Amino acid sequence: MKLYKYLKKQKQNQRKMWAILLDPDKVDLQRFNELLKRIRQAKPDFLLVGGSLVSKQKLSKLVTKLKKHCELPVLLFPGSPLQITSRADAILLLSLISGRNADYLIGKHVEAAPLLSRSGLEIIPTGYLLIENGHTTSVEYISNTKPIPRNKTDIALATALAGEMLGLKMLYLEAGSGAKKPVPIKIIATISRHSRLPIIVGGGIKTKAQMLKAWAAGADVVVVGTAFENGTFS
Ligand code: 1GP
Repeated sequence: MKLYKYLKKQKQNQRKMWAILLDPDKVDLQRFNELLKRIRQAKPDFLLVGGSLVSKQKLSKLVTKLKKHCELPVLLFPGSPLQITSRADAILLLSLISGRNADYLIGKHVEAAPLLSRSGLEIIPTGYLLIENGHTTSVEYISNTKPIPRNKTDIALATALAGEMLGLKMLYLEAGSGAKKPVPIKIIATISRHSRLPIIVGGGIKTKAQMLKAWAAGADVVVVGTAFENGTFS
């Protein structure tokens, strides 16, 4: 079954999911077996691969190894159009709809489109909303966009709804990698009440308790990157 269909079905059945985000820049391929063991122990539903500055070569190597040795679906979570490899199962084609930088709304997508159309990847058009977390994150700096203020739930909701009306298939509520504070529960709950799209929440999730709270508020998928990387997710 295609990944998006699967995600929709899981949402209908209210089966909550989580994903580990692997940044190829921070993965030591010499210790790949150790990583594999940790992934198997953690039992996520799927893997996201990507980062702000990753080179294509590193990305391809990691995805190839994961597809060879691990049964989990691999979704690309690209920081740039260079981060595309047909060895993955699918790609979150992110449009940074919380920002007003045309490059991240459509420009990078135009650059990537010819390659994507030949890639055979399942493409999941995703509205990407960056929510303020108290300090500047890599996404904010690199994309040169302002995040939505934490207390502006109405703006976050209107942005999510606009994305849905434009035909995007999924929403990713992002506090930013290593965020001090994750996306506010109120924002997750409000968007989930009004939107039918599957919702991914990530950034600054360090504990299972935080993951449970995000799920309870309406997140369908919670992403854990830094805490898994550091071996501190508990
Ligand atoms: C970042 O949402 C992801 O894009 C994960 O964030 O590294 O803080 O878990 P963390």
